[in-house]
Amino acid sequence: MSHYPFYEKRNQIILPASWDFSFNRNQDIDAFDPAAQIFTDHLTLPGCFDAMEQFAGAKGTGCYKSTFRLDHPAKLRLHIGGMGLYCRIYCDGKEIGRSNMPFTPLNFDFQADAGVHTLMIAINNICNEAKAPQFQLAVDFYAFGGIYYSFYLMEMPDFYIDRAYVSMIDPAAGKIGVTFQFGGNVPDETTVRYSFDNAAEETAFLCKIRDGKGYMEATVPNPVLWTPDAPALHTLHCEIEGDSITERFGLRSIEVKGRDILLNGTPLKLMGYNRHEHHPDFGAALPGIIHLNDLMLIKKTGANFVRGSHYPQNQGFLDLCDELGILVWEEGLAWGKQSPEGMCDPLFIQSQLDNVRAMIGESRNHPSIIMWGYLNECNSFDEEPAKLYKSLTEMIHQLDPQRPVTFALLGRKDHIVFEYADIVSMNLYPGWYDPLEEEIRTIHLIEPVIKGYMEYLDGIPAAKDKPFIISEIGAAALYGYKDRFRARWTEGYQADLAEEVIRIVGENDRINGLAIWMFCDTRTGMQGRILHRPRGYNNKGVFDEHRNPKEAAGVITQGFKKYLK
Ligand code: ADA
Repeated sequence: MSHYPFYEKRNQIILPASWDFSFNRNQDIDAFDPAAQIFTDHLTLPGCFDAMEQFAGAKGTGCYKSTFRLDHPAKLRLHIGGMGLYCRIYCDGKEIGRSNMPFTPLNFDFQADAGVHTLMIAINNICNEAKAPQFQLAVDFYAFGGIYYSFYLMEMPDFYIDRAYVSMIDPAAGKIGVTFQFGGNVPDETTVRYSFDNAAEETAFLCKIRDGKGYMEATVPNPVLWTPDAPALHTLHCEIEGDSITERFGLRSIEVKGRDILLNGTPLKLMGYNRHEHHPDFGAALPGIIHLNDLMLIKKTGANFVRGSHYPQNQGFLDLCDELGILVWEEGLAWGKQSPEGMCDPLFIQSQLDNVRAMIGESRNHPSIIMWGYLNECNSFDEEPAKLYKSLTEMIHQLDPQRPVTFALLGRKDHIVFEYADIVSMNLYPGWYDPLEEEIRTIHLIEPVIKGYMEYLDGIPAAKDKPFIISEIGAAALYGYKDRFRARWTEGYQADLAEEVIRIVGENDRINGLAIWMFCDTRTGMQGRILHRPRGYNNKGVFDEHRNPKEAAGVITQGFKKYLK
């Protein structure tokens, strides 16, 4: 799925859809030997080998092989939008790079001579926290092996323009700042010729470059604001000698003022879903049509908000959110790291900083993204782990001062990290995990639990004057399962819970947003979780994994439409 930005002048090396494939069951990524591979299968990329019939559920190292031809020596870049869990890249048997960062945009730069070359991408899907500390066995979504997001191989100019990041100065008037990120042999200055919205006429700007960066201010002709109802988009095309880029952006402001989240100066109420990149046929490598279909369903229920749980999103998906006016919370990959040792592991800390930095670098121009998140349900109650919240918030504010920061806290009342949040978010599960009573339906206990959390926040100086989002709440329902008790696991219980939660959020001005857990059922089931999640799925989807609506979809549609009017 191709996506913005576009580099029109660069020579893109055509790679086949179908690659030779070898599989080394149970093999660790460090033990992988490119010379020992026997290629018995053909698999397509992007794709997850363990979502395929032949390798369903298998753990080990898969190796994809292809050839490409160059008629001159070239500096090349292999860009992988997101993969899992580890990869090693080889050109002609020589390793050119590796990564242990799942769902993270990666660039591998290397030099190749004229001639035919063999490219190998080895991918491993065995969880090993010591090697890839962002992903542990307990994570509540399946660790697929493959390239999840789009990828390409392109020739890099000697001096190139990597990105042109657009920031808002006066969006209604079309006044923007543009930060250029250059690479290669970078001179002290260069002429940038630019135009907006495919206009034929270009403006020349002499750009001073320091540390690879340049900056200009410009005014978009005929500016139209981006709003969820009318998501108008603009493009910026920039040319330098030997390279060009087209970026897409939207003119809109997003800010936190007191307890409000303001979009273009107007307070927002957010109502929507958490969503995993998952489909039973594709694993985590979704084709564009699935992304679009999901967004159409999300919009059909009246939602305006998606939390991209729990990792950087597919750029193609974000392009669609820009076009459809869906507001997005994008977050770094981390899930439930609660042990102080794990949170203080230098490898984990570094991977968090790298992952979030790469996410912002890739996603910054999407107008749909209105907040950055990180560290889902991690340790936020001990002194040492809390330092990572400080580092991440400071880094994000420095990289992108124009978006608020949040993180989804566990439902408990001893957090010490509120000062690092611009928006306070909590994952709460009243009516599901607790309270457990003699009565098997506890819908009537949801409101007191939520109110209890609001009172808790009101008592904390660093939280009480900030916006508050319920970042997860929901109940599991097995598709098609109904009984007269309307108890847990029935479609009816999930629907009743959703109706009550939407009423509480809708009637309460103190709650700025709601992300229902979750959009659709998602495969999980590694380790002990398989015993607690029927079918090996997290069944809290409002739709099942094939996107069939459960009973909740109807009441949610009514509720969202009522309160988002
Ligand atoms: C957590 C977690 C989700 C999911 C959810 C659940 O809040 O953030 O990823 O595991 O619980 O279904 O229990």
